[in-house]
Amino acid sequence: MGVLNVTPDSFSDGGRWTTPETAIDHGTALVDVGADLVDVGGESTRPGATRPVEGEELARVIPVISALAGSGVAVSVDTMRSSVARAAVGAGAVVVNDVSGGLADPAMLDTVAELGVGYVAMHWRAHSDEMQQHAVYDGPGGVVSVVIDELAARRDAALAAGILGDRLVLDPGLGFAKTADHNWELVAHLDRFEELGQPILVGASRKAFLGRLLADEAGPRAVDLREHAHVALLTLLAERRVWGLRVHDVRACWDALKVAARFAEARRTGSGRPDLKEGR
Ligand code: PMM
Repeated sequence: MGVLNVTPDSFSDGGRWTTPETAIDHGTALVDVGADLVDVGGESTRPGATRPVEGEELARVIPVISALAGSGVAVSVDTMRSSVARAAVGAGAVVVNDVSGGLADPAMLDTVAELGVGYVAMHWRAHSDEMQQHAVYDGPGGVVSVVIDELAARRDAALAAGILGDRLVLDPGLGFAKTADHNWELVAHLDRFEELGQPILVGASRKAFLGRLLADEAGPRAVDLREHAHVALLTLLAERRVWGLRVHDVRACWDALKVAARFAEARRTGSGRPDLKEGR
């Protein structure tokens, strides 16, 4: 899933694709280097961000979705609003990516069920202006178990609303109401999310926990200089069974996954040891 934020203020690529033309070109470029899905978002979810009004969000995303979907690109819409989800599907989007997992808008799950499209439900606790106050995971088993339990509740609500199981993807929500340590624990135990019985999407690309890891005296590593660390992380995660990765640099990520797959194959098929009988 290639990221296409048509916002002035997203932390990762805000302000770069704010005209429909630049956004459409970038969406097409993501597909050219291997994105299966382009995720178009009109609301920044960076910590502290304030929400755009609905009309503003619609004006940002709909022209871009229409143009990309019209040229055959599979598009997801990154929105927490059912009205935007409905308009986006009308414009050709095939997946609704809701970072709130249906919690921000009580009409979202019914709307997605009625539209019959794919749905990504991410783990979320509060809107961006206050989410970091909610980064507390005191339950037994710590952050991994608590996030799994809360995601299970979103899965059950989505299925109860009529979203089909084979259209429902779950996401641990890295960086959303999580400290850097929480994010590291979640990625280190990603295999546990298989117990939810649904496909999993992960978005680690350029996030603050990578910036903090790479910090120096000047502060956290700048957003656009976190890609190597992200590729390293993906390489470590390559054997996890995930449905999708939400990424900015699609080519770099595919390259890493191809290396990891070829490396795993060579380990499986090669002997790896000198043949002791040889030369006897
Ligand atoms: N992260 C962001 C926005 N949307 N959607 C899903 N499903 N998962 C994520 O981790 C996620 C998301 C924020 O990051 P960005 O500024 O790079 O878009």
